[in-house]
Amino acid sequence: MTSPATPPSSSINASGDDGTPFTVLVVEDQASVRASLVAELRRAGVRQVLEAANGDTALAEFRLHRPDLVLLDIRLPGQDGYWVAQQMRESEPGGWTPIIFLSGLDSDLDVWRGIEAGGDDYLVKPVKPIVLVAKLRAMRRLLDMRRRMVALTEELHQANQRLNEMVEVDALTGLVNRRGLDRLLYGEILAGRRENLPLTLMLCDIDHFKRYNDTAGHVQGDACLRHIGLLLKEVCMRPRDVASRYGGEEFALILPNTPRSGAMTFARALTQLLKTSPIAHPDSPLGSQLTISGGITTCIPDESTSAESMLMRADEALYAAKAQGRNRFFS
Ligand code: GH3
Ligand code: MG
Ligand code: MG
Ligand code: MG
Ligand code: MG
Repeated sequence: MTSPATPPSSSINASGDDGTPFTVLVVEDQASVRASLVAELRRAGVRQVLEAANGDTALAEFRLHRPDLVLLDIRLPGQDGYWVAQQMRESEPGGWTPIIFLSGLDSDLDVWRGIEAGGDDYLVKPVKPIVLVAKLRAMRRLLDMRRRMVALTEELHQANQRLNEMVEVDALTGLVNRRGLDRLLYGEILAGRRENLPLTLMLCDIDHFKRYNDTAGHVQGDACLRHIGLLLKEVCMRPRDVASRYGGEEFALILPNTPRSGAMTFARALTQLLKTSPIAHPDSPLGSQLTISGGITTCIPDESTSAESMLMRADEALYAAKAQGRNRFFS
């Protein structure tokens, strides 16, 4: 068996992972006892020691300096240590500062009350320096572990948020995907109802895209979809406008606070943009350039309005635009 390690003179890590000094608050009303505790802590390598001789000062120091650990006497002038511990716990919701009671009271019930009041450990005075340092080391270890856990939880939370965002992004175009569209459309229907404002949903579908793929190849087809995605982003100028990739070569646009006339202006702008930034489609029966067709639905949402009903109406309009010869928008 190996013998326990002999405590070195500087036994407590003087600073945390982030380099900040480990700070201990000593709450003790007897000046001589307090002085010897402070001296022992300094010998053990604690550079920052705060002192308090009563409960009120202890709480004020605790709130102001946020020490890493508290050594807490019980019998104090005014409020006792149990009360101080309770106040400290209440003033750090979600946080945790180790509290070690250090008292002359040595009954089992005192220990019980100390732990119930929020203490993490209970030592009876006088305490040997080696025991005090050992207990501080144990708490320090728990504190470091907890801090790592808190940091990890925060990282996890952020990763989760990024993941949640990714779940609603189309990998090819970077636009919102169908899942995101469904959620956002639902939200805008509710907002439209509240605000009593017209909401437009527009479905755009590339004309003869199968032919495009067949002649230009899938890689070029993908590039074309990305390009269309960029154009759509460009025409969506208002902060609440949403361009999404609804499926294959279909795109859905949510245009809040947009009446039918506004939607038609938007469609013309989109068609114009496609003309000024032409994409060659040599195999299109409609000419040598890529064109799109669109179905538009506009309404002031009420109780009967749903994402499904709006999508259905936009799809019907799109179908009509296709049937009437493509390269046009119907509403
Ligand atoms: P229409 O004018 O009636 O819309 O004809 P279309 O050929 O565009 O429509 P159809 O639904 O027959 O074909 C859609 C094509 O879109 C089929 C598929 O090859 C292509 N497509 C769908 N998703 C992707 C994709 O992610 N990448 C590429 N390159 N092509 C895609
Ligand atoms: Mg006392
Ligand atoms: Mg089709
Ligand atoms: Mg198509
Ligand atoms: Mg299609």
